[in-house]
Amino acid sequence: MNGELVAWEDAKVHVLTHALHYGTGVFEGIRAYETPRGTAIFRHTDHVERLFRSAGMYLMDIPYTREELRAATHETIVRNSLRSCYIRPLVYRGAGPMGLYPLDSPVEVAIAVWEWGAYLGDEGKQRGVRGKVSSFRRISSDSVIPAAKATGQYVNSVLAKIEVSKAGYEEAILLDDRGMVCEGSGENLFVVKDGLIATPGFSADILGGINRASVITIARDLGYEVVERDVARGELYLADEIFMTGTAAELTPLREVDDRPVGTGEPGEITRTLSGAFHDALYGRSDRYAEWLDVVESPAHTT
Ligand code: PPE
Repeated sequence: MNGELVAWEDAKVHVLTHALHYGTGVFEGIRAYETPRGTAIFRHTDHVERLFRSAGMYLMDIPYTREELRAATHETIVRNSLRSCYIRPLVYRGAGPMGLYPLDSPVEVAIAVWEWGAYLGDEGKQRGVRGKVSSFRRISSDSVIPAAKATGQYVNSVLAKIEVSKAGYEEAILLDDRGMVCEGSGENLFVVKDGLIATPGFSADILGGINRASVITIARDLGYEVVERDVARGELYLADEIFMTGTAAELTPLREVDDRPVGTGEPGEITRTLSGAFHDALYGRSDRYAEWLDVVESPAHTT
């Protein structure tokens, strides 16, 4: 926290932290995996870059360099003796003057790491999860900045998640303000129909997922055609396969949407192929994508 290693139980903030009241924070979700080269952070540079961009969109000056945040993340992982983990950098407006004008409140930085298993359950990752279109629409660029990963914006995902969870589903699918498919509460979404892969583009107010970009690259490298375009809700019911991508969720298939089975009701061939190649990249089993890994130099790994 702010340049110091702080024990878990002491990692506290003041109750008048600006971000706690007004959602004036930006964050990242990153994962590190145990790979043959040691613990490695997947696309670390891209996540740090997105953090700086999110901060910039909210006019927050991060008081550290990209390299300092990278080194602090490595140190936090090593000091916690974690071989794999989830990483949560958080940049937030701390305690300062109350009221909505944020620019006189300090910009604080914390990086937390912890072990986090399959986000939507091990079974969900294998067999697919049941999704439901939420009645809450995805926040639009009329009101906020969907491309920024800002804490306050996540009440939108929280509302959608509560709604579909209470209805008995595992994940929410949010439509954008035009009624086109946007993304999950914390994942981007892909549909496969007749061998073609489509995913909503930036005009649908998506968060530009780093795993979305990785899966697009992998799919194209494998010879699949991937189109970024508007996806209508009805296409979810016609799709042969649907899957979602995100740091927490990694690649998770959908086996049902709105009580309708997706394709055969089991993860399809393209989903399984992409999932295999994507997990090979995450776990450092793929030479082709080796440059996506930021290896954490740790005494435990270098001996
Ligand atoms: N859309 C949203 C709204 C989102 O929160 C995420 C990540 C994505 C898409 C996928 O982005 P990327 O991780 O770069 O591929 N969601 C993070 C937060 C999850 C949470 O519950 O917290 C994540 O997956 O870490």
